[in-house]
Parts: sequence; structure tokens; C-alpha cells
Amino acid sequence: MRIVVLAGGIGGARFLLGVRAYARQVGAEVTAVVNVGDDLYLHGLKVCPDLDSVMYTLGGGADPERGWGRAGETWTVKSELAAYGAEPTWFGLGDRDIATHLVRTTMLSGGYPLSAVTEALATRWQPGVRLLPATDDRLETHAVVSDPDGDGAQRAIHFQEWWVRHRADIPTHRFVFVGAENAKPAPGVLEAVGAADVLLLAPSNPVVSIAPILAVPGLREAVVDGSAPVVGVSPIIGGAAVRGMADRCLAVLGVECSAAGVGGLYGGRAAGGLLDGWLVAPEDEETVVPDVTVRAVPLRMTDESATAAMVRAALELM
Ligand code: GDP
Ligand code: FO1
Ligand code: CA
Repeated sequence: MRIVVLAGGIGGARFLLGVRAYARQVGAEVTAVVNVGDDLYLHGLKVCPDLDSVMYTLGGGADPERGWGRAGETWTVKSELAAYGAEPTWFGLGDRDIATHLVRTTMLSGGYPLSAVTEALATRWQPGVRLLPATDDRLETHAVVSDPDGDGAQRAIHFQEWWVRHRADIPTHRFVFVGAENAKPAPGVLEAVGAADVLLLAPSNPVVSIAPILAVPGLREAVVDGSAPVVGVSPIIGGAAVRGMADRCLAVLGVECSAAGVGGLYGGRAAGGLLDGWLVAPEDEETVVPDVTVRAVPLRMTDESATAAMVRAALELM
């Protein structure tokens, strides 16, 4: 069996731990197609937060509390940069993490595409899952906000500035995926989607993790037109995001922060959307999404076996 998962960072990474555990039980092969909209160049280094969250988590090197970056991290470079007054000071790279960005940036400068670089980095971490960036091309999520310094003028800022610097707490009008229209799916992505027996949408942020993946021309079509059933897992439990700022992101789109709201945003495949199945938490068991089979199961990814049970339920739904 071939399982393909569309994933963002922390929610995607934790979900993939369960997918990998399930896949080991049944002898399945797993491919993760990961968001690159959060990526940025910082101090000359290419940083890919969602790919790294997934790679470190599956490789056993992630910081368990933060969910991003390395376990046992130190911050000498960050404080040295601050001593120079080097901006941005609101985004910190850890010393261990920087090694990843150095290797990645050197390879990219040498002409390797991000997909090849990701594969090379993964030879160290052995994630047990094939990791593919959604695209090798530039695709950056920006938030269109009311310029705090301007008289109501709108300005687009990089997702990280919106998320980390402003904590998503700034009047926001919409998100744009800069470069998406000219991006191509990374090598292997369309092939993996086309050969999948099942496609899972991780309980990742639908607005800034899953949507930028689907914004790559051809990718959404491959998912929707493919023969594999598509099952999503709700990142919203009892009307709230388990962590992060999905509530703020959904508000920007005018979508209710609920399992029904996100299910409706993805939509039923028969109605031009994505989903055949939608897993919600027991407290959301009344959820109805037109044309979608909804099932309620525990959705808290407390450990690998609880998450593997979620994955089993997703596959049983079909
Ligand atoms: P990010 O890119 O690091 O922000 O991570 P993702 O986009 O992959 O995932 C963020 C989403 O994961 C948030 O909207 C959370 O609500 C969701 N999430 C985190 N932990 C859990 C959990 O245990 N269960 C469920 N169902 N969702 C979770
Ligand atoms: N999040 C923060 O809140 N503050 C940071 O300084 C920060 C640095 C950072 C460095 C590397 C990395 O891979 C992720 C980092 N994050 C940081 C997390 C990141 O901003 C977001 O949580 C994700 O992009 C959302 O998916
Ligand atoms: Ca993300």
C-alpha cells in the first residue's frame, strides 16, 4: 500500500509519526508532500521550517516542547548576531539548526534543487518516510496586512514576520502564495499522488500549511482527479486549534474555527472540493460536511500509538 500525506510543520510531523508507525505494522510505503510557503532566507541561509520540523521529528532530533528546531539547542550565534544588531532579531536560529541551513544553502548554491537537498539531509536523519517539498520553486506565503506605519495602506509581509514578529495579531486581509502560479510540483510529487492508494491531509493548518501545497499548479488537480480516496484529519477540536494560530488564519478567510468550518473549507470531492472522508474528534461528532463521510475518533496526538490509531481510523473510513 502507498500512503501520501500532505503536511505542514508540527501538526504534520506528529501525524507522520503515527503514519510511519501504522505503515510499519502493515508494510506500507509513505510519502510526505511538505509545505514550503514558510521558507525564508535569513542571514544568507535558506531555512525550511516545515521540512525541518518533519525531518527532525521523524529523525528523533526535534525539540519536543517547541516543536520546531533541534533538541539540546544552544543559541550562541543568535546572541552574536544580536550583538552586531543584525536584523531580524525577532527570528532566532539555533546553533545546531544552523548546520542544517549551511548544508542546505551550500547545496542550493551549487545548483541542486530543494528536493535533492532534502533527500541528502534525510540520509542523516533516516525519517523512514519519503520527504518531498511541494515544489522546488519559490513559493512564499505572505500576509496582506494594514501597514502599522501607514494610514490604512495595505502591505504584504512574509508569513514568518506575520507569525513570529506580530504573533498573527495585526489586522490581516488575506494570504498570498507569492510565486505559486509559476511553481511546478517537485520531482516525484505528481507521481506519488498518482500512485497513491490513499491520500491523507494531516491535521495541519489548512490556511498556511495545506493551502500553499495545493496552490502549486497541477497538484490540487492530481489529488482531486486521482483515484485514491482523500481523507482529512481535523486540526480543530471542540472549536479551538490544539496549538498555534489556526483560529487567526481561519478568521482571515471568514471561516468558522470548527471541525465543520475546516471540513467545509476543504469541501467534498463530489462538490468540487477535496475530501471523501473527514475525521473529527468525539466532541465534534455532530459535524456535517456535505458529500463527505465524517467519523469521530480521538484526535489528540499524545503519543505514536494514539496517532497510529487515528491513521488506522482514517484508512478504515474508506
Ligand atoms: P506548523 O506548520 O508548525 O504550524 O504545523 P502544522 O500546520 O503542520 O500543524 C499545526 C496544526 O496542528 C494546528 O492547527 C493544531 O491545531 C494542529 N494540531 C497540533 N496538535 C494536534 C493534535 O494533537 N491533534 C490534532 N487533531 N491537531 C493538532
Ligand atoms: N518560531 C518562533 O516563534 N520564533 C523563532 O525565533 C523561530 C525560529 C525558527 C527557526 C527555524 C525554524 O525551522 C523554525 C523557527 N520557528 C520560530 C518556528 C516557525 O516560525 C513557525 O512555527 C513555522 O514556520 C510555522 O509552521
Ligand atoms: Ca507551517
